[in-house]
Amino acid sequence: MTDTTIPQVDMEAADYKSANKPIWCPGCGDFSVLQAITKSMAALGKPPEQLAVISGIGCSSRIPAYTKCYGFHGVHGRSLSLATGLKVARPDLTVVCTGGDGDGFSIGGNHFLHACRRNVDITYIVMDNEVYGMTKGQASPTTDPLWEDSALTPTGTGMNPFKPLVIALASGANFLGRGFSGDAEGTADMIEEAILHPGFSFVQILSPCVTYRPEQKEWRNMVHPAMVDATSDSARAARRLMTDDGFNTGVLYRGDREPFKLRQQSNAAQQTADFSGQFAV
Ligand SMILES: Cc1ncc(C[n+]2csc(CCOP(=O)(O)OP(=O)(O)O)c2C)c(N)n1
Ligand SMILES: [Mg+2]
Repeated sequence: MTDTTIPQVDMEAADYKSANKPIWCPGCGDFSVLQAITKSMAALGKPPEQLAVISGIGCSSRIPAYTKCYGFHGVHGRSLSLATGLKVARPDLTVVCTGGDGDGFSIGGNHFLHACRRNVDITYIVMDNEVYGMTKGQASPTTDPLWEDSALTPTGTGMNPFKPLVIALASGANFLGRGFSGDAEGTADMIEEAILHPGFSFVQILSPCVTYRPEQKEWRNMVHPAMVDATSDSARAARRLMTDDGFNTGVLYRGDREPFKLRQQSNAAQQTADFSGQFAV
Protein backbone atom coordinates (compact mmCIF):
# COMPACT_ATOMS: atom_id res chain seq x y z
CA MET A 1 0.00 0.00 0.00
CA THR A 2 1.51 3.36 -0.97
CA ASP A 3 0.51 6.98 -0.54
CA THR A 4 1.90 9.17 -3.28
CA THR A 5 1.73 12.30 -1.07
CA ILE A 6 4.37 10.81 1.25
CA PRO A 7 8.00 10.91 0.08
CA GLN A 8 9.08 7.28 0.01
CA VAL A 9 12.51 6.48 1.40
CA ASP A 10 14.08 3.08 1.72
CA MET A 11 13.73 2.24 5.40
CA GLU A 12 13.69 -0.80 7.63
CA ALA A 13 11.95 -1.32 10.97
CA ALA A 14 15.31 -1.07 12.77
CA ASP A 15 15.76 2.49 11.43
CA TYR A 16 12.84 3.60 13.63
CA LYS A 17 14.09 1.95 16.85
CA SER A 18 16.03 4.00 19.41
CA ALA A 19 19.09 2.77 21.28
CA ASN A 20 16.99 2.34 24.47
CA LYS A 21 16.39 -1.30 25.35
CA PRO A 22 12.78 -2.02 26.38
CA ILE A 23 12.43 -2.88 30.07
CA TRP A 24 9.19 -4.85 29.64
CA CYS A 25 8.91 -8.29 31.29
CA PRO A 26 10.20 -11.15 29.13
CA GLY A 27 7.26 -12.40 27.06
CA CYS A 28 5.27 -9.13 27.21
CA GLY A 29 3.10 -8.63 24.12
CA ASP A 30 4.29 -5.04 23.80
CA PHE A 31 7.62 -6.18 22.27
CA SER A 32 5.74 -7.37 19.19
CA VAL A 33 3.62 -4.24 19.09
CA LEU A 34 6.78 -2.12 19.02
CA GLN A 35 8.00 -4.32 16.18
CA ALA A 36 4.68 -3.90 14.33
CA ILE A 37 4.73 -0.11 14.77
CA THR A 38 8.29 0.28 13.48
CA LYS A 39 7.56 -2.13 10.62
CA SER A 40 4.52 -0.10 9.57
CA MET A 41 6.63 3.06 9.67
CA ALA A 42 9.23 1.48 7.42
CA ALA A 43 6.49 0.42 5.02
CA LEU A 44 5.21 4.00 4.92
CA GLY A 45 8.75 5.08 4.08
CA LYS A 46 8.54 8.38 5.93
CA PRO A 47 11.76 9.60 7.55
CA PRO A 48 11.61 9.43 11.40
CA GLU A 49 11.65 13.22 11.75
CA GLN A 50 8.28 13.40 9.97
CA LEU A 51 6.69 11.10 12.54
CA ALA A 52 5.71 11.76 16.15
CA VAL A 53 4.79 9.13 18.74
CA ILE A 54 2.88 10.41 21.76
CA SER A 55 1.91 8.56 24.93
CA GLY A 56 0.71 8.83 28.52
CA ILE A 57 1.86 6.58 31.37
CA GLY A 58 1.98 2.79 31.66
CA CYS A 59 4.18 -0.06 30.46
CA SER A 60 2.68 0.30 26.98
CA SER A 61 3.11 4.08 27.09
CA ARG A 62 6.89 3.62 27.01
CA ILE A 63 6.79 3.13 23.22
CA PRO A 64 7.98 6.68 22.30
CA ALA A 65 11.25 6.12 24.17
CA TYR A 66 11.89 3.04 22.05
CA THR A 67 11.40 4.78 18.72
CA LYS A 68 13.66 7.24 16.97
CA CYS A 69 10.83 9.55 15.88
CA TYR A 70 9.85 12.74 17.65
CA GLY A 71 8.04 11.72 20.81
CA PHE A 72 6.36 12.90 23.97
CA HIS A 73 5.87 10.74 27.06
CA GLY A 74 3.20 12.84 28.70
CA VAL A 75 1.07 12.56 31.81
CA HIS A 76 -1.29 9.67 32.53
CA GLY A 77 -4.43 9.72 30.37
CA ARG A 78 -3.64 12.82 28.37
CA SER A 79 -1.83 11.45 25.32
CA LEU A 80 -4.72 12.23 23.00
CA SER A 81 -4.79 15.90 24.03
CA LEU A 82 -1.09 16.19 23.22
CA ALA A 83 -1.47 14.32 19.96
CA THR A 84 -4.47 16.41 18.92
CA GLY A 85 -2.69 19.68 19.66
CA LEU A 86 0.41 18.56 17.80
CA LYS A 87 -1.49 17.45 14.70
CA VAL A 88 -3.53 20.64 14.56
CA ALA A 89 -0.39 22.78 14.91
CA ARG A 90 1.74 20.62 12.59
CA PRO A 91 -0.56 18.93 10.07
CA ASP A 92 2.52 17.92 8.03
CA LEU A 93 3.56 15.42 10.75
CA THR A 94 2.21 11.89 10.99
CA VAL A 95 1.02 11.58 14.57
CA VAL A 96 0.68 8.21 16.28
CA CYS A 97 -0.57 7.92 19.84
CA THR A 98 0.16 4.81 21.91
CA GLY A 99 -0.87 3.55 25.34
CA GLY A 100 -2.74 1.09 27.47
CA ASP A 101 -6.31 0.29 28.48
CA GLY A 102 -5.95 2.07 31.82
CA ASP A 103 -4.37 5.17 30.31
CA GLY A 104 -6.85 5.35 27.44
CA PHE A 105 -10.17 4.18 28.85
CA SER A 106 -9.98 4.96 32.56
CA ILE A 107 -8.19 8.23 33.40
CA GLY A 108 -8.19 9.14 29.68
CA GLY A 109 -11.68 7.86 28.92
CA ASN A 110 -13.29 11.22 28.41
CA HIS A 111 -10.48 12.32 26.10
CA PHE A 112 -10.94 9.11 24.11
CA LEU A 113 -14.62 9.90 23.44
CA HIS A 114 -13.90 13.42 22.31
CA ALA A 115 -10.88 12.48 20.20
CA CYS A 116 -13.15 10.06 18.31
CA ARG A 117 -15.79 12.71 17.74
CA ARG A 118 -13.25 15.40 16.86
CA ASN A 119 -11.84 13.13 14.14
CA VAL A 120 -8.41 14.72 13.88
CA ASP A 121 -6.16 12.76 11.51
CA ILE A 122 -4.20 10.77 14.10
CA THR A 123 -3.82 7.05 14.83
CA TYR A 124 -4.44 5.73 18.33
CA ILE A 125 -2.93 2.34 19.21
CA VAL A 126 -4.01 0.81 22.52
CA MET A 127 -2.20 -2.23 23.88
CA ASP A 128 -5.05 -3.84 25.77
CA ASN A 129 -3.98 -6.32 28.48
CA GLU A 130 -7.11 -5.82 30.59
CA VAL A 131 -5.01 -4.71 33.57
CA TYR A 132 -2.95 -1.86 34.99
CA GLY A 133 0.40 -3.53 34.38
CA MET A 134 2.78 -0.81 35.47
CA THR A 135 1.17 -0.36 38.91
CA LYS A 136 1.28 -4.12 39.53
CA GLY A 137 -1.99 -5.58 38.46
CA GLN A 138 -5.19 -3.69 39.27
CA ALA A 139 -8.41 -4.11 37.26
CA SER A 140 -8.88 -1.77 34.30
CA PRO A 141 -12.06 -0.80 32.43
CA THR A 142 -11.65 -3.78 30.05
CA THR A 143 -11.10 -6.35 32.85
CA ASP A 144 -13.51 -9.26 33.06
CA PRO A 145 -15.90 -8.57 35.98
CA LEU A 146 -15.15 -12.00 37.50
CA TRP A 147 -11.35 -11.61 37.58
CA GLU A 148 -10.41 -12.05 41.25
CA ASP A 149 -6.60 -11.93 41.26
CA SER A 150 -6.16 -8.35 42.47
CA ALA A 151 -6.20 -7.64 46.19
CA LEU A 152 -8.10 -4.43 45.38
CA THR A 153 -11.00 -6.36 43.84
CA PRO A 154 -10.86 -9.80 45.52
CA THR A 155 -14.38 -10.68 44.41
CA GLY A 156 -14.03 -9.19 40.91
CA THR A 157 -15.16 -5.72 39.84
CA GLY A 158 -18.69 -6.87 39.06
CA MET A 159 -18.76 -4.12 36.44
CA ASN A 160 -19.66 -4.38 32.79
CA PRO A 161 -16.39 -4.23 30.81
CA PHE A 162 -15.81 -1.22 28.55
CA LYS A 163 -16.02 -2.19 24.85
CA PRO A 164 -13.51 0.17 23.23
CA LEU A 165 -14.40 -0.49 19.59
CA VAL A 166 -18.17 -0.04 20.04
CA ILE A 167 -17.62 3.13 22.02
CA ALA A 168 -15.17 4.47 19.43
CA LEU A 169 -17.64 3.74 16.64
CA ALA A 170 -20.52 5.43 18.44
CA SER A 171 -18.32 8.41 19.21
CA GLY A 172 -17.26 8.98 15.60
CA ALA A 173 -13.91 7.24 15.02
CA ASN A 174 -13.25 6.89 11.30
CA PHE A 175 -11.28 3.62 11.21
CA LEU A 176 -11.45 0.65 13.57
CA GLY A 177 -9.32 -2.45 13.81
CA ARG A 178 -8.33 -5.09 16.32
CA GLY A 179 -4.98 -6.85 16.26
CA PHE A 180 -3.15 -9.41 18.35
CA SER A 181 0.45 -8.88 19.43
CA GLY A 182 1.24 -12.50 18.51
CA ASP A 183 0.51 -11.56 14.89
CA ALA A 184 3.09 -8.80 14.41
CA GLU A 185 2.85 -9.06 10.63
CA GLY A 186 -0.95 -8.60 10.44
CA THR A 187 -0.81 -5.92 13.11
CA ALA A 188 1.85 -3.98 11.17
CA ASP A 189 -0.31 -4.02 8.03
CA MET A 190 -3.30 -2.81 10.02
CA ILE A 191 -1.34 0.02 11.64
CA GLU A 192 -0.06 1.10 8.24
CA GLU A 193 -3.60 1.19 6.90
CA ALA A 194 -4.83 3.03 10.00
CA ILE A 195 -2.16 5.71 9.54
CA LEU A 196 -3.05 6.17 5.88
CA HIS A 197 -6.80 6.34 6.57
CA PRO A 198 -7.92 9.97 7.01
CA GLY A 199 -9.33 11.05 10.36
CA PHE A 200 -9.16 9.42 13.78
CA SER A 201 -8.10 5.78 13.49
CA PHE A 202 -8.33 3.50 16.49
CA VAL A 203 -6.55 0.14 16.70
CA GLN A 204 -7.06 -2.08 19.75
CA ILE A 205 -4.25 -4.60 20.08
CA LEU A 206 -4.71 -7.53 22.42
CA SER A 207 -1.31 -7.61 24.11
CA PRO A 208 -0.95 -10.15 26.94
CA CYS A 209 0.46 -9.17 30.33
CA VAL A 210 2.38 -12.35 31.17
CA THR A 211 3.11 -11.17 34.72
CA TYR A 212 -0.26 -10.09 36.14
CA ARG A 213 -2.55 -11.93 33.70
CA PRO A 214 -0.57 -15.09 32.85
CA GLU A 215 -3.79 -16.77 31.68
CA GLN A 216 -3.68 -14.37 28.69
CA LYS A 217 -0.98 -16.59 27.17
CA GLU A 218 -4.04 -18.58 26.01
CA TRP A 219 -5.13 -15.66 23.80
CA ARG A 220 -2.88 -17.16 21.16
CA ASN A 221 -5.42 -19.98 20.81
CA MET A 222 -8.48 -17.76 21.13
CA VAL A 223 -7.94 -14.99 18.56
CA HIS A 224 -9.28 -15.50 15.07
CA PRO A 225 -9.61 -13.41 11.91
CA ALA A 226 -13.02 -11.73 11.66
CA MET A 227 -15.39 -13.86 9.58
CA VAL A 228 -16.60 -10.78 7.70
CA ASP A 229 -14.83 -8.12 5.65
CA ALA A 230 -14.50 -4.58 6.96
CA THR A 231 -17.57 -2.45 6.39
CA SER A 232 -18.06 1.26 5.82
CA ASP A 233 -21.65 1.01 7.08
CA SER A 234 -21.57 2.12 10.71
CA ALA A 235 -24.90 0.47 11.58
CA ARG A 236 -23.59 -2.85 10.29
CA ALA A 237 -20.32 -2.36 12.14
CA ALA A 238 -22.25 -1.67 15.35
CA ARG A 239 -24.32 -4.85 15.00
CA ARG A 240 -21.16 -6.89 14.42
CA LEU A 241 -19.38 -5.36 17.36
CA MET A 242 -22.30 -5.91 19.71
CA THR A 243 -22.13 -9.67 19.06
CA ASP A 244 -18.33 -9.82 18.94
CA ASP A 245 -16.57 -12.19 21.36
CA GLY A 246 -13.67 -9.77 21.73
CA PHE A 247 -11.29 -12.00 19.76
CA ASN A 248 -12.19 -11.16 16.15
CA THR A 249 -9.16 -9.53 14.57
CA GLY A 250 -8.68 -7.48 11.44
CA VAL A 251 -9.90 -4.18 10.05
CA LEU A 252 -13.52 -3.87 11.17
CA TYR A 253 -14.67 -0.46 9.93
CA ARG A 254 -13.53 2.17 7.43
CA GLY A 255 -15.51 5.39 7.67
CA ASP A 256 -15.70 8.31 5.27
CA ARG A 257 -16.11 11.24 7.66
CA GLU A 258 -14.06 14.23 6.69
CA PRO A 259 -11.18 14.77 9.16
CA PHE A 260 -11.14 17.84 11.39
CA LYS A 261 -9.58 20.93 9.81
CA LEU A 262 -8.97 24.26 11.49
CA ARG A 263 -11.46 27.02 10.54
CA GLN A 264 -13.45 24.61 8.44
CA GLN A 265 -17.22 25.05 8.44
CA SER A 266 -18.69 21.87 9.91
CA ASN A 267 -20.99 19.81 7.78
CA ALA A 268 -23.85 19.12 10.19
CA ALA A 269 -25.76 17.01 7.68
CA GLN A 270 -22.88 14.58 7.30
CA GLN A 271 -22.19 14.45 11.04
CA THR A 272 -25.73 13.30 11.83
CA ALA A 273 -26.36 11.18 8.75
CA ASP A 274 -25.94 7.89 10.58
CA PHE A 275 -28.56 8.79 13.15
CA SER A 276 -31.28 10.15 10.91
CA GLY A 277 -33.28 6.98 10.27
CA GLN A 278 -35.72 4.80 12.16
CA PHE A 279 -34.59 2.08 14.53
CA ALA A 280 -33.41 -0.92 12.52
CA VAL A 281 -35.29 -4.05 13.52
C1 LIG B 1 -2.41 10.95 37.56
C2 LIG B 1 -1.88 9.57 37.76
N1 LIG B 1 -2.65 8.66 38.37
C3 LIG B 1 -2.19 7.40 38.54
C4 LIG B 1 -0.96 7.06 38.11
C5 LIG B 1 -0.44 5.65 38.36
N2 LIG B 1 -0.44 4.85 37.15
C6 LIG B 1 0.66 4.74 36.38
S1 LIG B 1 0.45 3.72 35.08
C7 LIG B 1 -1.15 3.37 35.55
C8 LIG B 1 -2.01 2.41 34.80
C9 LIG B 1 -1.40 1.86 33.57
O1 LIG B 1 -2.24 0.92 32.98
P1 LIG B 1 -2.34 0.80 31.41
O2 LIG B 1 -2.58 2.11 30.81
O3 LIG B 1 -3.33 -0.27 31.12
O4 LIG B 1 -0.87 0.41 30.96
P2 LIG B 1 -0.07 -0.97 31.11
O5 LIG B 1 0.93 -0.71 32.20
O6 LIG B 1 -1.04 -2.05 31.45
O7 LIG B 1 0.56 -1.14 29.78
C10 LIG B 1 -1.49 4.07 36.70
C11 LIG B 1 -2.80 3.98 37.37
C12 LIG B 1 -0.18 8.04 37.46
N3 LIG B 1 1.04 7.77 36.97
N4 LIG B 1 -0.67 9.28 37.30
MG1 LIG C 1 -3.04 -2.24 30.63
